[in-house]
Amino acid sequence: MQGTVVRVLWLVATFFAVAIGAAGSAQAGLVTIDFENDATGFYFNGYQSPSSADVVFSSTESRSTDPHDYISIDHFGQGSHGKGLAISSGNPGLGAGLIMDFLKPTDFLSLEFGNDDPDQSFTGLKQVVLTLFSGGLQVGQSIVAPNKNGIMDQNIAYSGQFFDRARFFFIDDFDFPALVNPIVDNVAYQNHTGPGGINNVPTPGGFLLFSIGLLAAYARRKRLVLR
Ligand SMILES: [Ca+2]
Ligand SMILES: [Ca+2]
Repeated sequence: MQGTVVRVLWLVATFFAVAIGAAGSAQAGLVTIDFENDATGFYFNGYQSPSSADVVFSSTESRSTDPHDYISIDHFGQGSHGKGLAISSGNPGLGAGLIMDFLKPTDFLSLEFGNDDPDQSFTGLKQVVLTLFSGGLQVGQSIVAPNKNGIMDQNIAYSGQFFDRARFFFIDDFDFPALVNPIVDNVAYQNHTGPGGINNVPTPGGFLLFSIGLLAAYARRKRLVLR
């Protein structure tokens, strides 16, 4: 009888240990979109990479009927790592930014940027700005000073509040969107703290308490049997 109880307890404990381990490994992954599996070409707003169904890419401009004026996937030489994603405004007098909509809870975002060459913009290039929104309200912002060499050798990142939209801009010396097409690559995102986040799975401490509870239940059962 006691042997059966021990066997059942062992099976239950093993099940929980395996389940906790599987949950941790499934949710710990950082997703990176490198655009290497994407088909080169021009796309309208609402582009999704085959590497991820969680992110939707759009230009901040939406007036043109020509896909050349929105999003292009291509090899941009030193401006990207292999294939990257470039944004156009569709209007030679207006700069454009990139909008990324996230379909799952997200609290970390990092991306690399290229084509940061001020000679390509009549009005210079002062800042690279990443702004995060949740439900339409701004929840965070990161700002990086570009090294202005036209080479993809810098990144910008945000970690903190939950967001469902990120907006990425090159800003010129007059605080307007720069007249140079931002290129992004290696867009990486993760959920650290929310439901299903990597820091929100059952902890070893929790599992220890569970195990102690099992042992206590077993001891109580054993006392009852001995009476
Ligand atoms: Ca790439
Ligand atoms: Ca650079």
